[in-house]
Amino acid sequence: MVNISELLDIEYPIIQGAMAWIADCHLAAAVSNGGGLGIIAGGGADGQWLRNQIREARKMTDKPFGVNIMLLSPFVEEQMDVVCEEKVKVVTTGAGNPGKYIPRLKENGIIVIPVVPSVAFAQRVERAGADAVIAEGQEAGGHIGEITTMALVPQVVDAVKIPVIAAGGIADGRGICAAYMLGAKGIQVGTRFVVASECRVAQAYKEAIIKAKDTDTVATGRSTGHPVRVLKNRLSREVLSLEKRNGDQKEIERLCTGSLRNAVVEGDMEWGSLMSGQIAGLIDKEQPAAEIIREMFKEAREIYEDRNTICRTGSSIHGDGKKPL
Ligand code: TUI
Repeated sequence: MVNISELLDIEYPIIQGAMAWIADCHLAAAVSNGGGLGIIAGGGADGQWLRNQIREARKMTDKPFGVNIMLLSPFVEEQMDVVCEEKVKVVTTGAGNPGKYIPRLKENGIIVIPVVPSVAFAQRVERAGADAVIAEGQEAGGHIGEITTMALVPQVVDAVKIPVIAAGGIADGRGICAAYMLGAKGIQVGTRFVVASECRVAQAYKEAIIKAKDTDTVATGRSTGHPVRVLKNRLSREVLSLEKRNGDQKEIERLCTGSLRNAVVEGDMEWGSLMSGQIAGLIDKEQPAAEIIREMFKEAREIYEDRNTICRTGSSIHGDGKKPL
């Protein structure tokens, strides 16, 4: 089985989540310099923006980084041209089927890692030539599938031969250990990196994540077939209420158009779309990306070592003290 750190040439098997408008060259370079794989989110931007971001990131880091292509974007073709021309090391994809693009990405020597919301989809992209998959549970922020991380990851692990990276609901060392217990070979983290010092979102957005409780996110857009997890605010309440009443789709569209930009750039906490995962309740401070990564893996290592100690001293579920796990 391929080792994710070796495949991606990184120190820690952690990929930064691709968050449109949020994950730019500054955040991606900070995560890569911290030993993870930084990702520039193409989002709904055009090819020229993406090319500039890739070139800026290369000035800020000599470590590997990747680009995410969001397949609902009208600029997918342009973005595909750019990642091939710029010979980006890794491409992750989201919100759709990357199958028809995989052969060209592979011809250009690019490592392809699609986000998958189900077993069938994971098998489909494996057949199409993906190098690994990110199995993302519905705890994640932004565009999501239906299945939870806990249920999705082990089922995908059993169904494919390529390595599986777990995503959705992971923000500390316990999350890393849990993902590995489910058979994942790496993790993707989004929400905790939104509050990284190097992440240039409006300060009010970071504060909203830091303040959030476990129950403060909700998935809107289920009626459109494109559910999106966000922090609760006036926008989410209005959209949900319209959806419940089978309200005007045009009105929903009007409310949502530009709402992510309004949250990230303008800091509009009322009518902005504050994409966030359910794990926001666990996140309590802003800190540099490298520190986030070090802290998470230190915690994971301690849990792992502690677990072995418990089993050796006999105070474990085995009881007899003779059978370490
Ligand atoms: O892509 C994401 N998260 C995102 S993209 C985004 S920008 C956006 N804004 C408004 C509406 C839609 C997008 C914000 N957050 N995560 C990866 C992800 N991909 N999660 C779920 C999926 C997914 C869903 C269905 C991947 C493939 C898929 O396939 C359906 C099919 O059969 O084609």
